[in-house]
Amino acid sequence: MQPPLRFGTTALVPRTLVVGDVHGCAEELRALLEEAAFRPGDDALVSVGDLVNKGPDSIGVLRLVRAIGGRAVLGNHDDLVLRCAAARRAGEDDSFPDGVRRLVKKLDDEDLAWLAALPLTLTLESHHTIVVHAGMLPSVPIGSQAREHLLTMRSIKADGTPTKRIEEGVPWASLWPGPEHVLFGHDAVRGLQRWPYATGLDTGCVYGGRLTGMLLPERKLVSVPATREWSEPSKGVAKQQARDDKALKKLAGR
Ligand SMILES: [Mn+2]
Repeated sequence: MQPPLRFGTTALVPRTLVVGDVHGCAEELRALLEEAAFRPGDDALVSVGDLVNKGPDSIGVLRLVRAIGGRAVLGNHDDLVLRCAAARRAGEDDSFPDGVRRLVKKLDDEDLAWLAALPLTLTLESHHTIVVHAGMLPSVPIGSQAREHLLTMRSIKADGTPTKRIEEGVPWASLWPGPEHVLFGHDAVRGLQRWPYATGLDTGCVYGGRLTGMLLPERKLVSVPATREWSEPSKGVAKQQARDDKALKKLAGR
């Protein structure tokens, strides 16, 4: 007798929490997972990058994310750490900031290998969502986007070129045409950004703001306050934080 033929289909899509710039804020990341009722093993965690640097416990963040099978895209600070590690091996890391050098000394080979393997973008096909650290140019295919722009851009100037400056041009995400929804970080000055096809999740946790994430597929925002100011915010960041704090408190109830 022939074994029965089985043909399966499933609409099962893992519930996914995409989290904004963590910058070593391990305590707040744990609080956000709890706020989102995150179930390790069942739910997926994705970071928009900048997991490390500036904050109190970069190693704790890296190991927590790895322990729950989290994914991430590369952020400019993750990239800085990797460049510092490479320079250190060549005995040429003098020009890197002290905080970065101290962190690199404490990272083990596994930490560095995990960071080095991070992609620049992560497409969550079943969620019709693309995750990137800083931004993307509309009408340029993902594979043709410049690495530097993916890691650092914030605005698009009138002539169509990208810039990391917020004083120039308009937020890149305001020009993103979809249809995929893009989730990104890297812009604590603009803070929470909600555009038709893009959402900015950097609400300046390390500057004493909030750590914010988006739950997929429902596109629900979740957010927890920073336990303290870990790094001094610029004036622009502080102002935006006050505005986001109000909006997100309403959403999150705390
Ligand atoms: Mn960044």
